[in-house]
Amino acid sequence: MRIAKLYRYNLPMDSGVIVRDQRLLQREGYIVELQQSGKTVYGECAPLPGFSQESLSQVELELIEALQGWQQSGDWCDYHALSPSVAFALSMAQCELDGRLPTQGEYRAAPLCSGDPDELIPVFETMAQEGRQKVAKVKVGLYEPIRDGMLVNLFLESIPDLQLRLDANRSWTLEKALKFAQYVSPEYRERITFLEEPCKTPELSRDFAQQTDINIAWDETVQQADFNDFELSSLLGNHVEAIVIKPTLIGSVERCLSLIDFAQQNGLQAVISSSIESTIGLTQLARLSAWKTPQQTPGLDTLQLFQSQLEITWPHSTLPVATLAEQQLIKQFIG
Ligand code: OSB
Ligand code: MG
Repeated sequence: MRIAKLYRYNLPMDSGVIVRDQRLLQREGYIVELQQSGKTVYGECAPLPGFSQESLSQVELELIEALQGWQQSGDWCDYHALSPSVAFALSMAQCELDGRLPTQGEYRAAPLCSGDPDELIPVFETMAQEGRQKVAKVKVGLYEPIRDGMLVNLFLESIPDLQLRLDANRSWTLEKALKFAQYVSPEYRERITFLEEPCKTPELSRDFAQQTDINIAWDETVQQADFNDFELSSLLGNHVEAIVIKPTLIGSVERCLSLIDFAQQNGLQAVISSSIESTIGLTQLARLSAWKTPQQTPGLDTLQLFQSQLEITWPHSTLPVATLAEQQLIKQFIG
């Protein structure tokens, strides 16, 4: 017997969360619950405002149709025909049903600093005590490039064993990006593991990397790619170090796995990263990372943006846990 349930959740966020110039007061999304052969599994569909193309009402329609079909036949329609966040939710739930996703997760995410860099100091101390590589991700491009450059330089100068990931979210012109680099001493640049999408276009980001010897990573560019061989090969190149994979924005688990394969075959890092999912989706991403990218620290430090977890807990988090039963049950499919 197969049972499918569709929940809509709403979780309060920490008051200061801003994504793409919008304040995100609450995170809204859907959870699919599948029951089959004594197993209960979940998948999360949470399009991210400002990043996902699909709306909540659009994904609700897609989810209802897909769940109805699954309840009747045990099959899904072609994931490619679905919005990325829907394809991610359904394929992840199926992956759990099939017992393919190992329970072991990589919960040690690279700490994300979007405000005061001093917040990172105690985090680095903990990392040092645990004998871990000191790595952090810092958002740049929000203020003057000179300020960003000086800040990054200060970090690298004062913490000699620090590796930094930076993310400019395509905010710089080439001139501004070069201004930034000008303030980062050449001898520190190799400790910038990568800078995500410095410029407005991939071409300009490549020019930046060539001119500065700072490694770059693709994030937005991978989300837009069609994944034919031609487009995939255009992701490669000198100083291109990594691709960031945000499954909610990319699509099905299969699509993510093929991207990871592509990266590994071409000497790129593949970094599994969050699109601000609840702990249901976030823990699955941690497990996906442990399973398929065990060498990489995933970019999953986004639980701190929430005021509560959802149903499944993140190890050592002290946030309260909202249950699925408290969320809105939109529809059940029981045959
Ligand atoms: O800019 O990479 C981003 C989360 C949601 C939307 C956009 C971004 C992010 C993150 C996730 O930065 C955390 C990470 O990648 O470490
Ligand atoms: Mg990014």
